[in-house]
Amino acid sequence: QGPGAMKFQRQHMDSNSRPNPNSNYCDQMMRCRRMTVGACKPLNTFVHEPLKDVEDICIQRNIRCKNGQNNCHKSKSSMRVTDCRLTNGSRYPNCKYHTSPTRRQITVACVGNPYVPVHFDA
Ligand code: T3P
Repeated sequence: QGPGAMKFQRQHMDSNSRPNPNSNYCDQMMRCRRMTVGACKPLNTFVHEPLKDVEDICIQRNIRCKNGQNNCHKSKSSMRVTDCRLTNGSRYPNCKYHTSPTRRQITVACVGNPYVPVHFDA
């Protein structure tokens, strides 16, 4: 497994928990998945679906990513996700997040052979 795929799983996969409205979820997860090292990552989404289902998004047709490359793919079905957004007053190293569980179609960028998700685009 390549470093991009492993980083995607660390930053974006949380298959074993349900969407969690507990406001501590993002504070804990952003720290334990090492996105509060050196700086507070401003926005990050966790996906509560099996890894296979997220990897299968790479089979959907190519669409344009926000950076202009064409290796993005949008999920056919909506997925359970939790968005973690840095609160306004939050100052590193005290990273405080809003936790927003929701369901929506997601877009990922895929790379490599096997062709797997390496970036969460939307
Ligand atoms: P990464 O490329 O490591 O997956 O776009 C900058 C980062 O913000 C990117 O990190 C993904 C993340 N992000 C989310 O996690 N959820 C979102 O809804 C959006 C728009 C961005």
